[in-house]
Amino acid sequence: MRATAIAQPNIALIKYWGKRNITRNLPAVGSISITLRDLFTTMTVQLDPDLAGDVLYVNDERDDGMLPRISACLDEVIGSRRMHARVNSTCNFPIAAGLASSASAFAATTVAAAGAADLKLDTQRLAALAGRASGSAARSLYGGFVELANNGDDIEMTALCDADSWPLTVVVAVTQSAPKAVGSSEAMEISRKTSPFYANWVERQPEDLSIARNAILARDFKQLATIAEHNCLKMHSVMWASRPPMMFWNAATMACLQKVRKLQGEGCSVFFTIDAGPQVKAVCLPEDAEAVRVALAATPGVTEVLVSGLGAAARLVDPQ
Ligand code: 2P0
Repeated sequence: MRATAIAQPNIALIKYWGKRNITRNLPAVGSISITLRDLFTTMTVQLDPDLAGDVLYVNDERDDGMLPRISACLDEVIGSRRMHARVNSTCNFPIAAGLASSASAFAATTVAAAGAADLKLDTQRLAALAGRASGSAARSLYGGFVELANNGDDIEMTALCDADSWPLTVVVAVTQSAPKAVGSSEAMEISRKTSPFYANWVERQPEDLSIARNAILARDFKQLATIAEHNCLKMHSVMWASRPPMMFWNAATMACLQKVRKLQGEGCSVFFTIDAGPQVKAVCLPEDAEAVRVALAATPGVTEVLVSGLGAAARLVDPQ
């Protein structure tokens, strides 16, 4: 009746932006991501017949704001006629600031909930359940390079390459650690309803997925770099052209992009990607990671730099 799971966030190289079914939280487009190793969320779910309601603690503080989504996730995994749960979460990086904390949180919740209820579910099933809570969470059920594809009625996951087979490094430049003003779900809907670029974004995604998939399978860094930057800038163009426009970047975000361009000019194997937040993720070959870290840390407006290798799938860990 108690289980603890650990999950790492993932960073999309080909982005998920837009939903085809809001009720079931199904994405409008496929996506490809890398799962990180050194940022993590640990989640303990304890089912308790004496509790009058679910309770959630995040980093030892009660969090009633996030609780409804966690409760809904527990309902999806265990069923709504379940015991109430005490859920304890710890996270070693900023929450809700565009660092994919919801991906690791809901992946860990899904795995811990299944463990606490003693349900034996395969990884595809766990990913589908995590994806209902947060689309990107499905990808953290797998390690390394992961593709999420739409099939007719649900999502379908493929592990493209494990973390050890192509050990890239991700340098995250944090430019602001406060939670973002607009959540991803709401922002995606604004884009779907108002952006003149949205239809083209959805239509062209299979092409970007195919180029990125081939680059990963061939370990072709340059090809992956080109398509990932292009896909990221397209997603932000969709947001900028939405009404109201959504701009998650700040001056330091732009300064980091320029720094990455400079590093590329100097021969570094590095590319950038940016999610629904102002942080910049620089993906690089391990031998260039220190130069990238030093350059981004020295960029005005960067408050913190996190460095991570690629990591493994969400999993149960020994009870604490
Ligand atoms: C991604 N993002 O592929 C994209 C890129 C943000 C920008 O997945 O509404 O928190 O909970 O399914 O998973 C963030 O969206 O959205 C996200 P919901 P989620 O990583």
